[in-house]
Amino acid sequence: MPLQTLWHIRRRVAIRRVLPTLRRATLLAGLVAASAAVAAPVTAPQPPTAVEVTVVGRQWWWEIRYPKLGVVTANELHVPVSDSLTRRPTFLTLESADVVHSFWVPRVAGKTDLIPNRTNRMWVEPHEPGTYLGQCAEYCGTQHAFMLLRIVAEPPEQFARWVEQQRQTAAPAPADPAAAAGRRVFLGTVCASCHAVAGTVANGRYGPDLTHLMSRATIGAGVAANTRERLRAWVRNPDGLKRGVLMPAMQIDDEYLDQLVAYLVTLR
Ligand code: HEC
Ligand SMILES: [Cu+2]
Repeated sequence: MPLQTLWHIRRRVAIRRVLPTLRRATLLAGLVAASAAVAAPVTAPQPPTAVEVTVVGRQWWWEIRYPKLGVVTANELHVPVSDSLTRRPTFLTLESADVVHSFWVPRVAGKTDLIPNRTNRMWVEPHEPGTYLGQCAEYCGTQHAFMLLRIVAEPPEQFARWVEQQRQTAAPAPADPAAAAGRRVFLGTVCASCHAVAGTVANGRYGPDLTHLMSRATIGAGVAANTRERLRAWVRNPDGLKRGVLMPAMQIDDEYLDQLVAYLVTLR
């Protein structure tokens, strides 16, 4: 075969090899552009009425922070509703402190994952006031089924009142002697190294912020109603209500237990 022909064949083969790659690359670029278009609203300029929230998935509860409003809570995401005149979307930055979780409130938004060392963005914008139930939609360990989440959608004035109340620090020493004793127990033991109560030395971040514990409808990310009896049962033995829970049972004497609960119920 003359050298010339050989060169031609080689060149054709080379082009044939390169072409599909080129086509794939074009397709890929197209896809990237398309997904950028879908994601655009998240990065689009936000209306001044937008709310910013960081949600951190943890085994097995949701940490919820409003960095611009100075609010920290757990498991219940309060948002203002939009109406025909004003849009009030809530933009969520989703993170994880441990494993992959998934934020899913079916009536409000599709699933979005919370992935360690990464942040995902999404937004919610309910128009109807009400409580929307959600859950973690990713198997994230033993208590995955009890990682419930509530979106509490409120008219803007009501949301503003909630924010105002959540911004308050806890009242200094309660008047009730049992509660005052419970406060000393709380601040003097390991409770304070895992939980925060604003306005006290307790600044633990491993467990939910308890500053406004009693403003929440449930404890343990939806495992039980937030009543005095259930609180007592929880602090006595959290594992009895939520198996595998990462808060230890601390073998607390009944007397101290009663004081602790008397204190917890003052955290409104
Ligand atoms: C090792 C860390 C740790 C210690 C110590 C600890 N907790 Fe917890 N606590 C947690 C975690 C984690 C949760 C969330 C568990 C879940 O929902 O899965 C929790 C949840 C709670 C809740 C429910 C809050 C909510 O909104 O669901 C209360 C109340 C509570 N703890 C009180 C206490 C008290 C009182 C003490 C001290 C006697 C204490 N905790 C000690 C880690 C801890
Ligand atoms: Cu989860």
